[in-house]
Order: sequence, then structure tokens, then C-alpha cells
Amino acid sequence: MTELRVGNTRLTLVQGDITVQHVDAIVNAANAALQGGGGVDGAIHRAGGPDIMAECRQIGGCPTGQAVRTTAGRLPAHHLIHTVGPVWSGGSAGEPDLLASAYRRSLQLAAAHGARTVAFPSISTGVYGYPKDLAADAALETVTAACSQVDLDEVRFVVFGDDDLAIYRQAMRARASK
Ligand code: AR6
Repeated sequence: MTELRVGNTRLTLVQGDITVQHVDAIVNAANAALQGGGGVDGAIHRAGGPDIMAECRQIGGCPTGQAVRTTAGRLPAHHLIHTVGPVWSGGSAGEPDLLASAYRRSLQLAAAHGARTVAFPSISTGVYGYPKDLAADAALETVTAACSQVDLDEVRFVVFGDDDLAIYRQAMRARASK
């Protein structure tokens, strides 16, 4: 399964590079200092160009579970939403709430800037070590719930690896049967 409908919003799943997605808002899995790094953050800054980092320096930082907005530089999007997911440390340090908050705040901020289409990477599941299956379930659950509060046409989950694709497919199937 690669598509779900929630009210007026399509939840879609694609495998690939988030930096080439033509959407209104791309979400970045950033760190609290907004100082760039590896993974999807590194790819976004490389593809988007230096103006994004200049804006990040002006903003100064973003607490875990929150989101901030910059322009998207050379990326094929209007907005870049930087959110900070939790570092996984076993699951009893508030990680699920913080991950849900990262997705929710990103959607709210994108919608507040007029975005109709938003693309997410799988936040926290790389360097930050969040278990991929738990993160996929949380992403789908949070986005599904948020769709009744924000008016969007499409939320696109952009996964990188084959394992991520299989995990998201399974999570979408499970959600469709609820
Ligand atoms: N497009 C889509 N997904 C990608 C791409 C890409 N181009 N590149 C990697 N991924 P991570 P985190 C996937 O580590 O765990 C950075 O250093 C990747 O396979 O990028 O939230 C930041 O500065 C994984 O599934 O983010 C922070 O310090 C997912 O994106 C820290 O890493 C997230 O992996 C954030 O860690």
C-alpha cells in the first residue's frame, strides 16, 4: 500500500531522495542547534545551498519536538520546515511524545505558511536511533490525527532504504484497517 486517504488529505509513500520532491514544504530532520549535520539534514543543505544555513543561524536553534521555518533555497519547494526529533534512549524519556510533536508542529507550521503539500523524511530513525517500526506507526498516527486540524492536499512520506519502504507499507496497511 502506498496511499491512504484521511478526509481531504492523501497520505502517500515514495522511496527516494527528499531533496528532489516537488512539494510546497519539505521537512528536515535537524538538530537543536540547526547547525547542519549528516543524513537527510546534510543532503538538504547541500542541495538547497548556503542561504538556508544563513537563515538557520539567524533563528539560532529549535527545541526537540518543535519546528521552525526557513525558505527552501534551491530546493523545489517554497518552505523548509526544520524539526528536531528525539534521540532514542530506550523509549521512557518522552521520545514518543516528542516525535509526535515534531510531526504535528511541522504540519501546523507548513499549513500556517499556506503549504498544501508536505514531504517528510523518517524523522529520528537514522543517527538518532529511533526504532523504525515504532517511528513509522507514530508518524502515521500523528499525521492522521493532525489532518482533521490542518487543511492539506497531500502529506508525502519519503523513505530512503528498502527496509524503510517495507516498514511504512506495513504501517499504512495497519492504519487502513483501523
Ligand atoms: N532523503 C530522504 N531520506 C533520507 C535522505 C534523503 N536524501 N538521507 C537520509 N535519509 P537522519 P535523524 C533518511 O540521520 O535520525 C543529522 O546529522 C535516513 O535513511 O538524517 O533525525 C542532523 O543534523 C533515515 O531513515 O536523521 C541531526 O544531528 C532518515 O532519513 C541528526 O542527524 C532520518 O535519518 C538527526 O537524526
